[in-house]
Order: sequence, then C-alpha cells, then structure tokens
Amino acid sequence: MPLMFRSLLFGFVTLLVVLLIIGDVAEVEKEAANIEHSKKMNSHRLKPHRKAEVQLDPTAVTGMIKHVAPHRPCCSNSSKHSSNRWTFNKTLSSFIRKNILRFLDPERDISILKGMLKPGDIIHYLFDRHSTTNISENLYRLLPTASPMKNQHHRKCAIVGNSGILLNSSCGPEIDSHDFVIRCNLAPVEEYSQDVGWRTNLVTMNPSVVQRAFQDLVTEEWKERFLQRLRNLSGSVLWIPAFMAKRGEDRVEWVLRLILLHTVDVRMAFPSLRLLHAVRGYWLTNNVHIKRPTTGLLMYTMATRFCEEIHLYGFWPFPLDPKGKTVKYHYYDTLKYEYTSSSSPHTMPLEFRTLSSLHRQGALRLHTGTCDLEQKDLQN
Ligand SMILES: *[C@@H]1O[C@H](CO)[C@@H](O)[C@H](O)[C@H]1NC(C)=O
Ligand SMILES: *[C@@H]1O[C@H](CO)[C@@H](O)[C@H](O)[C@H]1NC(C)=O
Ligand SMILES: *[C@@H]1O[C@H](CO)[C@@H](O)[C@H](O)[C@H]1NC(C)=O
Ligand SMILES: *[C@@H]1O[C@H](CO)[C@@H](O)[C@H](O)[C@H]1NC(C)=O
Ligand SMILES: CC(=O)N[C@H]1CO[C@H](CO)[C@@H](O)[C@@H]1O
Repeated sequence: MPLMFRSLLFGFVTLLVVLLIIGDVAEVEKEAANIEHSKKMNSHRLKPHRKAEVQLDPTAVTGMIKHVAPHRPCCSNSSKHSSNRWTFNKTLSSFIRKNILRFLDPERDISILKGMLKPGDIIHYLFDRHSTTNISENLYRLLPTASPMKNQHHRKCAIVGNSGILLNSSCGPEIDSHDFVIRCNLAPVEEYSQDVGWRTNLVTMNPSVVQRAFQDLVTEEWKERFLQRLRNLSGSVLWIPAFMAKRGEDRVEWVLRLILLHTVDVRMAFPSLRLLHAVRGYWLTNNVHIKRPTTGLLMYTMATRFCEEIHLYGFWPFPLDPKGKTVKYHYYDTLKYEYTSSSSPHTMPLEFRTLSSLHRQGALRLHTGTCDLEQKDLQN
C-alpha cells in the first residue's frame, strides 16, 4: 500500500512538472509575438521577468543553481569574472552532471544514429511543426553508427563562444591547451588564432552559415573556401542541427554532398529531436526561464557529460565590455544583435547570468578578460 501511494505521488509530481513546462512554452510563444516591448527597452536593462509567479522549488531537482538574480542589470561589475580566486568545485560539477542526466543523455542525444532512421523517413521540424523534411540518401549515409562522443571523457574542456570580447584577448594558446575544444557555428579561426586558438574537436554549424559566411556556395571559389574550412577540421565532429528550423534542407544537402564527394574527414552528428526540449526542461526545472537555449548553452549542458572541468570563452551578450568599450556581436563579422529584444528566440543575458552564477560557485569557469592579464594578476 505505501508503495502504491508513493507511485501515485510520483506520478502526480511528474504531471505537475510537465504541466508547468507546457504552460511555460505557451507563454514563450505569446511573448515571442509581443514585439512592441522590445523597442522601449534600454539595451542594458532587462525588464522584470513576467513569469516570476511560476515558482518551481529550485531545490526540487538540483538545489544547486543558487539565486540567479533575475532583475539586476548585469555585469557592470564583471571584472569579477576574471578574478583568479576561482576554484573548481568538483562536488558541485558532478552533481550538475547527474541532474542533467535525468533529462538527457548527451552521449546519445548528441546525434541521431543510423539504426534510428532510413532514407525517405519524414521528420517534422522542431520549430516549424507543420513543415517536414525527408531523410535523404546522403544524410543517411553520413549518419554515425555509434555516438561520436561514445566513451569520451576529458579533464579540461573549452567551449568557445563567438563574442567579439575575444578580440585582442590573447586567449588562443590558453584555449588550445584544453583537452577538448568545442566551437560554435563554424566560426573562422585561422585569422584570429592569437585570440581564439585553432584547435577544434567539435564544431557546430547551423545551416544558415552556408548562406551567411559562404554565399550559399554559388561559385566554385566559395565552394572551395567552404571545403577548405571543413578539411581543416580534420577528424573533428561536425554537429549540424538539421531538423530545427525549415528552409535549411537544401543547404544541409549541399554540404553533405560536398563532404561525400570530396571524402572530407569529419565525423558527422545531427542532434536528436528531443535534445532541445530536454535541455530546456533541465534549465526550466531549475527556474532558469530560457526561451530557446543558445548553441553555447546547449554545448555547456552536453559537455557536462564528457568533461570534468569546463571553461567558457567568448560568452558575452552585451554591446559594451566592462570598461565601456564596444564589443562586436561576433568576433569575425559585422552582424548586429539586440540581446534583450523580446522578439529574439534566445534569452542571452539570462543565460549569461546563470553561467556567471555557476562560475561564482565553481561549477564552471567563465573567462571574459584577456588571458595574458590573468597571468599577470596571478603574479601579484
Ligand atoms: C562594483 O560593485 C561595487 C560594490 O559591489 C560598487 O561599489 C561599485 O561602484 C561597482 N562598480 C561599477 C563599475 O559598477
Ligand atoms: C561545492 O559546492 C557544494 C554544493 O553547492 C557546497 O556544498 C560545497 O561547500 C562547495 N565546496 C567548496 C569547496 O566550495
Ligand atoms: C519526401 O518523400 C515523399 C514520399 O516519399 C515524396 O512524395 C516527396 O517528394 C519527398 N520530398 C522531398 C523534398 O524529397
Ligand atoms: C585590438 O588592438 C588593436 C591594436 O592595438 C586595435 O587597433 C584594435 O582596435 C583592437 N580591437 C579591439 C576590438 O579592441
Ligand atoms: C588551423 C589549420 O589547420 N589551418 C590550415 C588550414 O588549411 C590550410 C591549407 O591547407 C593550411 O595552410 C592551414 O594551416
């Protein structure tokens, strides 16, 4: 009898959590439609979070992500982040790893495998549920047969975001000294290696990059440039979120064709269809109300599975640095971005505050300063 009672109670709690998450998704969609608000907002100040009333007990799942001060404008004081008093908290880090494993298994969810699909299978896009795509022969051929991260464990990993905060940071050598380096969106490294390093073990690529950075491969020259970038990855994992948003399917197909035609040495990964929801579920359950996780946060969440100590570089979703100097959105192009716009699919400042909080607790290390300076500080 007590056993049955406990099962009932567990079922009830699970249902409650699911309902709260669903409620939150509905709210996000409402919010996404509400563009008016963004215009009134000062780029530094976040509006108070309207969803504050959805209060899950933050101790319910992990109890570890302490108070992510949701209202305070962040980071005028962020020189703290480059403080050298940071020490790694292994206990906390393994606790977070275990809790994330309740929501997803990054080893499995990092990619769909060959056994799971066959050519011609129809997939609904995650963000455009009414649009579908077919699994092409090429995609099927490039699906891995086993997880590209199977049995991988690394002591120190770097996740490199693409913020212009990296420019003139001299962080390249430090980044390259990690055992495993994750980069985002096929960002160029060669011209910037002094600041961003060049070592790459896993790199993500949204299909839109093919258009933004490689002119949709319209000429032989662009094709060659793109190929060169891929060849330089020599054996790394290329992670393509192919089933998130529609209209990427042609670009994905061109890329796959090139890879097959030129037998480029990369290991492909296509995230599972449940990855994004699972990652979002983990953060929501910890009372971090992100709309759609950024690639950076996805990578951090997954890396907890493979990495002992995680270091983040190039994460800085603000137009000014701590000294008030302009920071480019990307270190390598001229793209502009309104970080706090409510029409944006991401909630970058909130993600950043969350990561800052984890930094202060020693669960991860967020590097936002210059690297040679950090060494100088050490000597003092
Ligand atoms: C940083 O924080 C301290 C108190 O914590 C405050 O006195 C100081 O004015 C802040 N500096 C800036 C640049 O905001
Ligand atoms: C590490 O984190 C845990 C959980 O937050 C905390 O109880 C512990 O005191 C921390 N250890 C150190 C050395 O800070
Ligand atoms: C997808 O498959 C269906 C049925 O197999 C086919 O009718 C359709 O043309 C395919 N679409 C694409 C884009 O290949
Ligand atoms: C980097 O340093 C160079 C040389 O000192 C300077 O011209 C440039 O403006 C700096 N760039 C940034 C983004 O700080
Ligand atoms: C970082 C890296 O491996 N860069 C190489 C990319 O490919 C070109 C051409 O083969 C090389 O010159 C670079 O060194």
